[in-house]
Amino acid sequence: MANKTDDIEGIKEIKETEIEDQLTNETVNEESDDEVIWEDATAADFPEGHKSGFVAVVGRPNAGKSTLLNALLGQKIAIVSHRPQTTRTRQLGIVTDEEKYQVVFVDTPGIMKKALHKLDEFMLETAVEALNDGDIVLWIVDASQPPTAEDKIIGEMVAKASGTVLLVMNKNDLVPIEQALDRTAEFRVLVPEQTEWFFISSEHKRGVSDLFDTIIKHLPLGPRYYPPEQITETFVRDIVSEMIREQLLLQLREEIPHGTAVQINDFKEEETPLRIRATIFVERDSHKRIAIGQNGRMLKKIGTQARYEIEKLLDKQVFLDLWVKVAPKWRTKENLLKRFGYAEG
Ligand SMILES: Nc1nc2c(ncn2[C@@H]2O[C@H](COP(=O)(O)OP(=O)(O)OP(=O)(O)O)[C@@H](O)[C@H]2O)c(=O)[nH]1
Ligand SMILES: [Mg+2]
Repeated sequence: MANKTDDIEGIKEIKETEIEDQLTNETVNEESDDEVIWEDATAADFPEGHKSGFVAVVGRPNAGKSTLLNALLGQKIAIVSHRPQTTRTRQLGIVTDEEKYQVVFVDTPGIMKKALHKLDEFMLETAVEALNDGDIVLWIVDASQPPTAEDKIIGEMVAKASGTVLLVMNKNDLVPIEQALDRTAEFRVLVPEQTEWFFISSEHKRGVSDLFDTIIKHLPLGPRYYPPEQITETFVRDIVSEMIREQLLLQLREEIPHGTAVQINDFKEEETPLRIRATIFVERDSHKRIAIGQNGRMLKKIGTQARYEIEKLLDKQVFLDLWVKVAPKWRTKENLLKRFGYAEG
């Protein structure tokens, strides 16, 4: 592997023999060593009147929470896809004004009605915990459709939160102007009358800066929790792993993407290009064949797109080496969930 620098221009060519090898190799790789890229949070001195707080971004799957987080941050750190349940873990987005405030947005997995397996349970717990801990709760709804039964349940959860609730009706670009009044009214009955509400488009960044100003207005007085230059708590290699998973969500069909997990095996930051080796786990052998595709075409496409996104994020040339392995029913297994980062502690 070490001398394959001539493959930098494109994703590594996948040779027939390697594909064969991947098709027969069912073992689950044990190696993983987390690297600390950003320093730990530290409290710092702060000017008088300084504000800070945690802002939970919650709502049903696919409402646009991660799109909004990226828009508020002005940078893509959270993955986004048209599939529900894209986000699996809590992800912070930190915005700091050195004199005035530090706001810590907490993107969460979509709140679903029913947990089907341990992964769902973890996701649901993660969202509910953030909701209960937020100084401010941004309840994001998809305004392109009328409220659903799930929205009503989430409304009841949000009503019990101790933080200030702001109702964010997203995807307003998909609501015809003549429907806008009725649609906002349909959602507004789900929250107390005095609740501030917004009718925005995260994708088109419409209404996002007004929302941001209101968040700052409601932020309590408090210290800076993170160094001012820090924008998230997630390690770079974990964002990279998410960017690979994003391509699985975008490129693979039906139930396959939901059964995938990505593990980074090698992340050689000091090298140029940055060398990354990652394993994609799927639940069945048939899924593995699809993920690799004929002559490795699908895996190559996934790799090329992921590499493009990673290079954009890191502003650096990347060499990405992807492997596919089967980990049957991993979403129900505590040890594998832990290994893929979907468990507490
Ligand atoms: N038209 C339109 N689409 C949007 C908007 N915001 C988000 N989307 C799309 O909605 C889909 C879901 O967006 P995400 O940001 O992944 O939604 P999420 O709430 O984080 O979803 P989960 O992580 O699954 O809970 C994606 O296809 C986005 O491009 C918007 O303002 N307008
Ligand atoms: Mg999301």
